Order: sequence, then structure tokens, then C-alpha cells
Amino acid sequence: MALRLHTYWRSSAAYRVRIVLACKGLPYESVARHLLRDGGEQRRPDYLALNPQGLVPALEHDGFVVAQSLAICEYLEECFPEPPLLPAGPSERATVRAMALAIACDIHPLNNLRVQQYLRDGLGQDEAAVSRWTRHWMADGLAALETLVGRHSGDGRHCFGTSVTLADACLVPQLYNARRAGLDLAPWPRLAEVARYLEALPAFAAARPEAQPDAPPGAG
Ligand SMILES: N[C@@H](CCC(=O)N[C@@H](CS)C(=O)NCC(=O)O)C(=O)O
Repeated sequence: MALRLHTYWRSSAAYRVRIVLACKGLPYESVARHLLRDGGEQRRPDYLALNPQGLVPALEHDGFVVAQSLAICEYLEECFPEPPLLPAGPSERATVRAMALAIACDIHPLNNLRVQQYLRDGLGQDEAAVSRWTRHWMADGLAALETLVGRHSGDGRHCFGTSVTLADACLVPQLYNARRAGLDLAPWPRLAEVARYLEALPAFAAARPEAQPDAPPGAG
């Protein structure tokens, strides 16, 4: 039952998977892939052999390899169903997936490292323009999520219902990225409140970037 996660402490996509692993109480080996060192360890041949996309995370499970954080999360959900991170009914499950995908497909990819690098190096944009791009797409997506959480949270502490779901595992890392980008979360008080509650839970605390073995000493 050996699980090995290829990760980087600051990767929000890997952070989603770390949350799911911790929520399910699954021990795993962490293999750090530094995204900036030597042009990016995620682009080395040994890693591309595992994940030809050259992106973290990737999960190995007894010789099986899967990439894409949400595919990994759903795989873990199917192999290790307890505690469930998707609700029971089809419409509820679809709603949680839609919230998770709003982050993983429509917010995060526009602000990913390689996109920012291309804006800078490929298109000659300066730091101010890259930062404006980043904040624009985050704010656009977070505004919609604020409405969705208002509709679907059962207690103001979770994105959906009254227990942790895959939507929460996506929201907390995305808000970590938003803070890194210097976004003030004040316009989205529901999201800020959900994150404040979840970040204090032991599973979420264990998955946070600063708690990872590859985080530099004193990282915050
Ligand atoms: N859709 C992918 C995104 C993976 C992804 O973009 N990972 C980032 C870190 S959060 C990465 O590896 N970036 C490296 C790069 O851009 O070169 C997923 O959810 O796993």
C-alpha cells in the first residue's frame, strides 16, 4: 500500500492532494521536485518519464502512476473511501466537483508558474503586468466562488454542506496563492471564513506548505 507523492512545498496543486491524504490519514513518501532549481526539476527526464506534462503533483501507488491533482484526489477517494470527501447524491457530488474544477481548471492554470514565466520571458511583460494578470484572474474566479459558497455551505465553515469535501481541498491552496499574490481577501468574506476554519484543522495544518519537508527553514 505504498504511496509516493511527487510534490513541491509551494505547489497549490500538490497542496490539494496533501490535504486529501491527510484527511484520509494515509501515510506517504514525499519526493520533492523543486520547481525553480536548475530550470525546474519537474522538467528532468526522470520526472517526465512519470508525468510527461512536467507538472507536480504525481502520485505513485504500488507501481501505478497518476498525475493531475483532481484525478489523484478522486483515485484516493475511490481506493480509500473513508472519510468521504464527496457527498452521497449525484447532484451534490456534481456541485462539489464544479466548485473544485472552477479552481483547478479556471483559476489556477492561468496563474501557474510556466504561464507567468511565458508572460515575462516569452511576451516581454514586466512584473507589474504579470501581477495584474495574476490578480485579475484570481479575483474573477474567487468572486464566483464566493457566491457558490453562499449558496451551498451549510455552516459557513465549508464550501459545501457541513463537512470537508474536495472543494475545500481546492479552496485553501487557492487562497494561499491569492495571499502570495498580494490579494486582499476582504471582498470574499465567506471564502476567508471557510479558509480560517479549515486551516486550523489538523489535516489541513499538516498539508500546509510551511510544514513540508522541502520547505526552506523559516518559510512562512
Ligand atoms: N492541472 C494540474 C496543474 C499542475 C500544475 O500546474 N502544477 C504546478 C505547480 S502548482 C507546476 O508543476 N508548475 C510547474 C511549471 O509551471 O513549470 C493539476 O491539477 O495537477
